[in-house]
Amino acid sequence: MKVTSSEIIISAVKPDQYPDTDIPEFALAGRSNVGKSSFINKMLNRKGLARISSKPGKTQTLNFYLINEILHFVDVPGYGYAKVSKTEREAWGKMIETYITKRDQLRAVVMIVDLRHPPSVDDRMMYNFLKHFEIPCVVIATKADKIPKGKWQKHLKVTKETLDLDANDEIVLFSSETGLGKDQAWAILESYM
Ligand SMILES: Nc1nc2c(ncn2[C@@H]2O[C@H](COP(=O)(O)OP(=O)(O)OP(=O)(O)O)[C@@H](O)[C@H]2O)c(=O)[nH]1
Ligand SMILES: [Mg+2]
Repeated sequence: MKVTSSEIIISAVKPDQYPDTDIPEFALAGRSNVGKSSFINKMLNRKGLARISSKPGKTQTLNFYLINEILHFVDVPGYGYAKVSKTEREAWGKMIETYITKRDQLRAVVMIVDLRHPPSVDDRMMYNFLKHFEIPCVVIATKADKIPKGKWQKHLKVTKETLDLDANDEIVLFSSETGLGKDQAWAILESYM
């Protein structure tokens, strides 16, 4: 997809704040600090549209981005950040569950994992949650620029095995630094629109 326009529409915490339109939507899921916001910026060719940070927990609301007037990306707060109270974690869980299970416009969840490390317990829970609710899922294995090319396939294999990835689910080697995987990711998302 050639992105010609992108803008933030709203930062929402509850359903009555979600944009009231029928356009298709893709939500980003992943560990805190894994690179969800960076993925959005790379896909949109925008440096600072989605706020990124080297400190985890930057994204705290559901941030809706409108792209080419025809689709939404929804940046979602990351999970697995230790310095979060139990109450906050529960509020997060409710917000995500409500969004993912009730949002008819949601076409697929883009699940971001770190190619360098095997998916965490939280990653596996998120993946199983998506499977349970039969939400289509595209896995993006990001930060590929941080490991040598010769190790990519080995790490990809560990990622697939640890998630117990469904044979029907696509996985993309990605880097928000270099743009690796960007065209492939767009092609997959477009197939869900
Ligand atoms: N080298 C490299 N660094 C990356 C990549 N993607 C993200 N980063 C870095 O990882 C850190 C976290 O990136 P974010 O995009 O803010 O991560 P996030 O998942 O949105 O984090 P939260 O909003 O806290 O959940 C930043 O320092 C980014 O520059 C990548 O592909 N390669
Ligand atoms: Mg973020």
